[in-house]
Amino acid sequence: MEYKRILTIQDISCVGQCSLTVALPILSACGIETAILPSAVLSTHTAGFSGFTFRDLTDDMPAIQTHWQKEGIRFDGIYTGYLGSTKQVGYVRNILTTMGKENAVRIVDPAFADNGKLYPIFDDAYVDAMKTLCPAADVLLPNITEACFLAGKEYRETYDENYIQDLLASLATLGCSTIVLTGVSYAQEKTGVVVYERGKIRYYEHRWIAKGCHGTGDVYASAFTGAVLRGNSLFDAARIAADYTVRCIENTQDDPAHWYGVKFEGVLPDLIQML
Ligand code: PXL
Repeated sequence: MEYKRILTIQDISCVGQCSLTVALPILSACGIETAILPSAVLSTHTAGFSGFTFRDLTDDMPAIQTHWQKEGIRFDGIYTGYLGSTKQVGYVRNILTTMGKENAVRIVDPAFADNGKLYPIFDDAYVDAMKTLCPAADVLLPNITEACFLAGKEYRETYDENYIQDLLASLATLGCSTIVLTGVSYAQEKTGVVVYERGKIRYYEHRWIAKGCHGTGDVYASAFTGAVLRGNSLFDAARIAADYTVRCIENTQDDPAHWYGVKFEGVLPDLIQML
């Protein structure tokens, strides 16, 4: 298989098993060379820890990009996650549109909200900026909360297929023709992922585990990205990432002390096997 290099742009949460500390090992396990552009450095993630530090790296980005351009560095894939500021979204849009090789895959995980609410540092201006990233993405990877904020639709805990179809159609008008929508549940004890490709919808349903864990969005997005770069179709990548995420939650659910993330490391061999 061709050796590929991916750039991932997201934060360093020093402790908390999310963002880069999750993406890098998962992408490496997929056999892909990793390059990073850290969006911010935090002492921990922001979901459950209080008093976290936050250093925004927005102003470092243009010089880093300029240096890469001088060196002729380009990427086979670019995957973006949690970003540091509204201004930074503009820099990231430019990186997405200029730093990929021909046929590069660009995957955007909006990573700004969950369970009907924005994460602490984000506001409506950030959501508006994130809308402008959609046309630069080959694949948009939101959860339902993020999809609702981006599409300007009401967030609902219970819904039917019509609601999801309408949500996806609205989201597509922002300029993303392919959307992988996670956490879509039509039946008790089940959840799944909807893959929307140019108006065509496919659904992969899998087991729902009562204990929702923090960091599963990043595990999912990283495994999905790795599987796509290894040449899997979008639907197969969505399925592999879902099955791996379920394995990670199973591996964590009996450990109440591990509330802040998922124990994804010990089940990396399962992901490699699935690939
Ligand atoms: O998992 C998404 C994420 C990434 N980075 C930081 C976060 C969160 C979610 O809360 O706080 C810093």
